[in-house]
Amino acid sequence: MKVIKSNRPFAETRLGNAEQTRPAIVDQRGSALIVTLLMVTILTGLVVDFVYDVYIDTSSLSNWSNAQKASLIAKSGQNLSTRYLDEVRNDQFTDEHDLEMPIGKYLGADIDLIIKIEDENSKFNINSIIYQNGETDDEQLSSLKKLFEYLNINPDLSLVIADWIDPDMEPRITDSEDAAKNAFLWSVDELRLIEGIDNKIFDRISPYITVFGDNQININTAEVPVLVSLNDNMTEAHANKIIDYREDSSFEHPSHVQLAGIEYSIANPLMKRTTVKSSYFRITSTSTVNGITRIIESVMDTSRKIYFWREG
Ligand SMILES: [Ca+2]
Repeated sequence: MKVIKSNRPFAETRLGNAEQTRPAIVDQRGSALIVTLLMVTILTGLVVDFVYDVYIDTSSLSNWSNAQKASLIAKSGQNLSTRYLDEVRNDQFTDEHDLEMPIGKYLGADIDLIIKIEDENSKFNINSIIYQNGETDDEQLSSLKKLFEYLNINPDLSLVIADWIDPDMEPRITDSEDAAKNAFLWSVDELRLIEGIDNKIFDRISPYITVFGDNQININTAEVPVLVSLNDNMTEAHANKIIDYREDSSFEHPSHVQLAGIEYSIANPLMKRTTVKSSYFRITSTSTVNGITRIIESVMDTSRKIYFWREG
């Protein structure tokens, strides 16, 4: 009995201890669970961050790689275009205003290359209004004025452009020398810097303007506004006669413009400013690799000399 008696308190004590320790174990287990959950949450966050970073890195790397490929393919496009230049170098005349050069080769899935060739001799060289010595070429300036008149643009803008290019600071009209470059244009885009040439005007004139070339207009490729600008006597009706003639044949000599029905008195003065064969071309090669596009634009002559090069 003593043993029992003496065990009771022990048993009670054990029981009491058990009752006291049970919540402590639950607390510890609860804390451990919370810590574990926290750790899992943190780890999950870290893993998600890592995976996301890896995804971004891989995606950037992939974009970079596609961009590099696209850039190289666009450069190859420029090289390829020299075949056309070589081909037309020995031609008696050229009569394509613009064309898309066939690639003739499968480049692979999700890879695209487009080569566009545009005749710069079909356009008016805006730099030609000023001679190299800084004097004004009145005949060329008068042509530019006529081009603007035909396009319903204030012809005085031709004077502002002349002041922008010529080396002196003497304004032809009010404020026309303000902030002038006083040097030749490197690109048609520079015209946007000139006061009075907004986007609307730029878009209207830019298809007919270049800053490159030998100032010879190809009568096989020039469009009506440029043909009209050739001299004071040229009318829209004359220009349309030239366009009509080109429907069925090409001019093989500048004097052959008379075959289109242009009288000698008008045709003859055109001779010194016109050609039937172009030497300057704008080449745009656009390559797309897996949705990433690179464009290279150049202006070259038929001897492959490069006058302009822009990558984007
Ligand atoms: Ca000036």
